[in-house]
Amino acid sequence: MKFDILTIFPEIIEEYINKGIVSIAKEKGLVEINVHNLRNWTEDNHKTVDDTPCGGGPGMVLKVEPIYRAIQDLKKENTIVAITTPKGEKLVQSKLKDFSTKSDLHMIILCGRYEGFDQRIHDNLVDYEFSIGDYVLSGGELASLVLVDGITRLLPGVLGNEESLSDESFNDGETFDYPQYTRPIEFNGWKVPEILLSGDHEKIRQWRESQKASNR
Ligand code: 6GU
Repeated sequence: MKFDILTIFPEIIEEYINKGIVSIAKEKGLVEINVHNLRNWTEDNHKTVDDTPCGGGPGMVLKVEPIYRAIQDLKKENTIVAITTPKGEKLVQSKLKDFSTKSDLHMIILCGRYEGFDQRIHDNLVDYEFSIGDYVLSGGELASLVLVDGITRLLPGVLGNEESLSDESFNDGETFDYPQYTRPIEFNGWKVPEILLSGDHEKIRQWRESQKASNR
């Protein structure tokens, strides 16, 4: 699995992917993540990636040429070009699962900024437009990290304990996980439920089942 992330803030992405589960997956060779500065594909001295909107209006718009050139350089035969936009298809766990089963997946992710992308990018260069929720962020970096993290942790061999995936929240799309506790068994007068200390695995399983809250 390979991701190429295009952004004007590569440091934001690097910081996240070099920690925790994603970093472990990279070290194991289960995922390759390359971060690219979109300005590398500009051709003017100021490395301009944005310009004012045609027809006027507030803000700036991401220009088509640097993004076109970057995609030409990075795209292979089976590449999915993804774009972050609040107007995109809402990202859900089942979609992450679908992606995670495609072991030869290559995705280029364009991180939006400013007022958005020149529409010709959407119309001609992009396969998959996604949003991470019904709110507006100032850039697509967080959204692209959500996508990469959500897929990467599902790749076979990434989480040492495959059980922790089969049991977890949202796996069936309808239930939350059960509550978890760890030592100390009492802190500040707040106690771990007695049953979890009983050693009775069947009772514990039933209790956990009963504690799963409905999602809706
Ligand atoms: Cl993918 N991008 C931006 N800029 N805002 C968002 C989003 C994406 N998803 C929700 N809000």
